[in-house]
Amino acid sequence: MKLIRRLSSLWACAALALASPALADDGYRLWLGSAREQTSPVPVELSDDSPTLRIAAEELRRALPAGSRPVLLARADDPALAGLGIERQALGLEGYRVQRAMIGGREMTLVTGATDIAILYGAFAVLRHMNSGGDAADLALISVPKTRLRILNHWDNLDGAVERGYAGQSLWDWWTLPDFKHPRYADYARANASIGINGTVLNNVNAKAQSLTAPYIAKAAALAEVFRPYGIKIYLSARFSAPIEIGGLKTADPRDPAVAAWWKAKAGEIYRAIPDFGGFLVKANSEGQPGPRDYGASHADGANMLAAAVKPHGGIVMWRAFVYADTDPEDRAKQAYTEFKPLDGQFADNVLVQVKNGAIDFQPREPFHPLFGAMPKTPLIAEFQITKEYLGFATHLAYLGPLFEEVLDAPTGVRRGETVASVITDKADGQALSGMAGVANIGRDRDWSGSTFNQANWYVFGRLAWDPALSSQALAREWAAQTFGDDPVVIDTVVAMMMRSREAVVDYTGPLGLAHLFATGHHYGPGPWVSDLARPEWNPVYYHRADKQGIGFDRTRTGSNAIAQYAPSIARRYADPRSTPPEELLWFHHLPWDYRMADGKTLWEELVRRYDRGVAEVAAMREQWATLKPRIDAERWTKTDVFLAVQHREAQWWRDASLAYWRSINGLALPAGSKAPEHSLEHYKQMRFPFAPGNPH
Ligand code: GCW
Repeated sequence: MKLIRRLSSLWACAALALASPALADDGYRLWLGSAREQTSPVPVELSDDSPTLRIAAEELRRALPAGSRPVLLARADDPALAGLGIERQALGLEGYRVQRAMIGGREMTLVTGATDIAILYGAFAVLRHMNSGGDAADLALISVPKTRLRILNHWDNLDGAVERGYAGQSLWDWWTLPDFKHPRYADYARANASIGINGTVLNNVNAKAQSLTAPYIAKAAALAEVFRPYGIKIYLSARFSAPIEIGGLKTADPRDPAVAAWWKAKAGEIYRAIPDFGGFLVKANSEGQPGPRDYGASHADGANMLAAAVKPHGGIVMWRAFVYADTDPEDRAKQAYTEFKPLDGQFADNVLVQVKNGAIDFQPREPFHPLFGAMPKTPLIAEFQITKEYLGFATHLAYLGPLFEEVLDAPTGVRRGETVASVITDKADGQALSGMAGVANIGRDRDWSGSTFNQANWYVFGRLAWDPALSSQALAREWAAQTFGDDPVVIDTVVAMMMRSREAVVDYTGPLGLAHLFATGHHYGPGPWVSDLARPEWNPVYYHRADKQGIGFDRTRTGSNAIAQYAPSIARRYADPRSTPPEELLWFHHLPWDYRMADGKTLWEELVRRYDRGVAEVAAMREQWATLKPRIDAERWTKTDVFLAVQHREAQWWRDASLAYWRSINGLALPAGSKAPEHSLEHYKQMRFPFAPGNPH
């Protein structure tokens, strides 16, 4: 009897292991559900043959439940589709349509679009639909991307280190390329195609000129070959002084004909190896990088010279507006606008100016960059950071969807109804270029992004770049269902955790609009006391300006007047602390510690409340995650559980170190009920992290 019971419980365990999440999942498959073992895969027919269509067919055969209707993959101009009333124009080059259709007397699921890539996007849309609770019987999907360029920026160095990368070494094994094409390259392309990403910049914007030499062009060409069937173009970061470093010229002055000729020849060489090369990304005259300003030429001169080199081949230039100079005493938040706004209208038509979401640098919260809306004659591409340089690296859980959404939805105030999203998406009347760039969080880690939840940031970036009007909450659900399966308890809990997570990081690192309080170099822990760095704007004290009387950066008329860079309606709102949203208060205002918030609390009390709230949110996330233990595979559950414990400890550290420092400045007691920091301020100041990942060296 006992034996029978033992056997049957063993059997029950085995059955559970097969059906339940107890099986290990190392995260490699991302959000792309595991392949079904199909005994009789659904027939998928192709109206033509191409590598891209074959990939699309394979994805569907693997994913569709047995017994589903047969599928036809056909381009929209296929004669077999005549009479179905498909509006080809409306789909553009990349839009897809999925519908039930009678074709040749058979009822089929049709996946169509103008190009093979559009059809591949349609196939992935079917997968997404199926794996996030959709019904196979009821497939009617249509979507057209709102931007042309949906690009990842890899800050990957040629030695394999990734600047601000927290998921291991670079994906690209430059040493074994071009001979060995690691299978992960195709898996990377597949993941990107599944969310609509259509470009990738392979190398760091802090670029080495060697990336443009023949051996590295051959390596890039090998990657381009793998990516091509997935619709992903290759771009390279170009070092502006390359004509000197690898071309033997004496100057890189963009107005020198020999320099222009060198770039033209270089572009020709690249296009011979990579006929569909996308173009260049350039960081010029920023943080020590060379650029046209070194020769008294403007950013437009520099960008246009490069643009002329790639133009005959259909290439583009993405020229970054992330500039600030150590020689410029102006508020750092103002410098990009001051430099670029006057250049509006001077850029060649194949140049986009790439603008970070905020005017400083990828902080957990920043008001939108005032250049959005201010350069109507220039296509702008928004740059977001997917890697969490300032949001706890790979270990802290911070879903960035709400951050991206907050910026994209921000009204610019310049034109009626204009938002950041409408500036960077296709206009009816036409700039040909539009887009979103994201600094990748991808490395050689088995789970690609260093943690399961970081995968969601890659995912939400791609989906929002395709359509910035999508909701970050809906995308969190979509991702959670595809990543963890259809258990509604898991989905609800995970989405609830995700949606509060970014605000928690804001609360414990820099509430009420404080920013850039990070320790030197690695940007991991707190360093609000740092004041010894060479450039004023590298020091946290520059940003918070705390003294005995008050705290915050006055960017109104009495201060740097950065608010004047916004449209009048926005500037008016930011001019008065009463109409400034509390989340951005100290970004724009220097206020006394006893300033009264709307609810009557003092600024100091509110600040402390928010630090405490941030730590409490992390504690709550831990508890929520704990309830999911029986519902999620042990490998992914444990890693997240451990990371949340790290985050909890470090949220407390951020809160304690920050409050210890603020108290050393203002001498105020903590409000009743708020616990004293665990250690002395000196203790926090002494903490060092010499080998923190991602720090440029
Ligand atoms: O966020 C800062 C980073 C630098 C980075 C720079 C940039 C690539 O700390 O590591 O350099 O911005 O965006 O150029």
